[in-house]
Amino acid sequence: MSIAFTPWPDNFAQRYRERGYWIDKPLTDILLRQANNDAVAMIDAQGSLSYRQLNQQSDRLAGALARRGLVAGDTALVQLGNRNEFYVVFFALLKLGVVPVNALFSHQRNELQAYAGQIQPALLIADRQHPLFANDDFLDAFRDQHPSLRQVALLHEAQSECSLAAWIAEQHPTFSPSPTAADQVAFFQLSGGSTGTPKLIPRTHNDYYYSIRRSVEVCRFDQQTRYLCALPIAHNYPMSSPGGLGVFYAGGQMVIATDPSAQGCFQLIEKHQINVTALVPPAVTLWLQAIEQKGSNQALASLQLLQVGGAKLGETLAARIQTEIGCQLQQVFGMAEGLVNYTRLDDDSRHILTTQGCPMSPDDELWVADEQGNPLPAGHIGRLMTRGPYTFRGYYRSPAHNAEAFDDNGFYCSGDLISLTDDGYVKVEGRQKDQINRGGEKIAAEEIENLLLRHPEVINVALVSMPDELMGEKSCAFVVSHQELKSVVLRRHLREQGVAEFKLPDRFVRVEQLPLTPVGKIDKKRLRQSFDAQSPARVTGE
Ligand code: AMP
Ligand code: DBH
Repeated sequence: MSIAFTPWPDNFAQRYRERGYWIDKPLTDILLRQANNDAVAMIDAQGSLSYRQLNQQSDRLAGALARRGLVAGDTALVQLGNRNEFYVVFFALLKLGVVPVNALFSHQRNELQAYAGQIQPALLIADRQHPLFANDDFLDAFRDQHPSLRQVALLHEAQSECSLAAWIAEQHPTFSPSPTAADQVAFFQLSGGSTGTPKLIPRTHNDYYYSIRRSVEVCRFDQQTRYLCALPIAHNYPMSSPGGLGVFYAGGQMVIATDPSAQGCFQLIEKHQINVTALVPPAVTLWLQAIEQKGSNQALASLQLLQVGGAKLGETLAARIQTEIGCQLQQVFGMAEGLVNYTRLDDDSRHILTTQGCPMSPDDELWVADEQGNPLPAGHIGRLMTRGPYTFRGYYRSPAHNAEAFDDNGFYCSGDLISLTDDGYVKVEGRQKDQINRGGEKIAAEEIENLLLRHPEVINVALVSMPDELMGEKSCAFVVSHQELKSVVLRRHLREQGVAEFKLPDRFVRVEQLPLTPVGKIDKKRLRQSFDAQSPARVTGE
């Protein structure tokens, strides 16, 4: 049985095949191309894996899963952090045709439950070192709530019957891969979201494989590439732009850091002679500070290219990269839904410093819509509308939301406000979706508002972004409550609801009432204006 998704219309599918974008091969091809390669594919804090080993280990795990009754068309919920096993598991599931959701390691109960509720997983793969799995409480409750679950495998598990490491080490007779068809769903990507429930993005082999191959071409990854993965490994950016999968396709090497902090990354860069990495803007600021403190960027001498994306990179910060880090900058504006824009390696510095790049595919269609949905000329700010060979056509099982997120011609409205330059480069100017971008980590306001409303003393609440020098944006919750509520109380309430730490509001402000727009919606614009130093309505409370 295959996973339901919104397909591209036949004439589009035909065009994407004719132009060589869709090659009707499964993502497992990325690894099979390198199956006999003894070069090191991946290095984490525990050790390294050659391509041959990565292929063998994922074969063995796929076999172990098959023997435990997992079959093509099943779904899996996976939560693994920045370590080699992430890709062993990813390829094993692809080989079996089991369709995973790769939750971020920062996700907690609420996020995992929301994903599981949507995909009804037959398999759960997680890590005992994650607080949720430190004992069996959550696991037991999860099993009760999701009767679809048939198998659980855990990293750092002592008992061998559900130890991921033991399953990977199992020897069996030959295993023959059975990936899902190339035009079907390979796995689900996570949306940053703007609604109450986190949304899932079905990605097919054809569309994702194209986005990887084209990214490799644009970013010129090859066998000499030594890429540092410092961002959360399951995120679309370090997975596919060109990310880990791009490294594997090119036959290069990936080194995995546990986080983007300067101290750890600088050491890894020097030790492994890393030549490319991907960061979000706040990490760039921290790296520049670290260089200033050291008085030297010598540790980064091997670095040739620094990709920056996930959130808007300010021009001042952008301008410091070449001189202070001593490498080239590439801006990346992408989304797990598809469309990825890159500044090109041979662009002039004006484009590299002041734009977020241009679409990577000649068949990415992109236009800017005004309030009425009419196209705007270059230089005007409006909503980004896009469709193309690797941009999805619908969120998983979300007909109502899809009706709003897509126009009649299948263009996806990302909720970003952009303008286009005369030569087709994108400048990100703002956002229309109800989301906070906290240094690249996305927070759907409605999700947190709903959780806060579960507190008995909370009458009404609005979560908005506030400017922050390091993070770009942080989150502030304006709360109408029966009585004064301390921030610690509300934070504890949210933690008890099981929500990822980065989604906790950085600040709470108690207000008598929330301002409304003429049509009676909460006026978030006015709330945001209260952070403006010039505004008479400046908030002072904590
Ligand atoms: P997600 O839905 O989590 O995949 O996040 C995608 C969103 O991140 C985009 O729609 C943008 O709002 C934001 N984003 C990604 N890259 C950039 C960038 N380089 N500049 C500004 N915003 C970005
Ligand atoms: O923020 C993102 O989601 C993102 C940023 C850069 C992304 O998905 C990508 C590149 O592929």
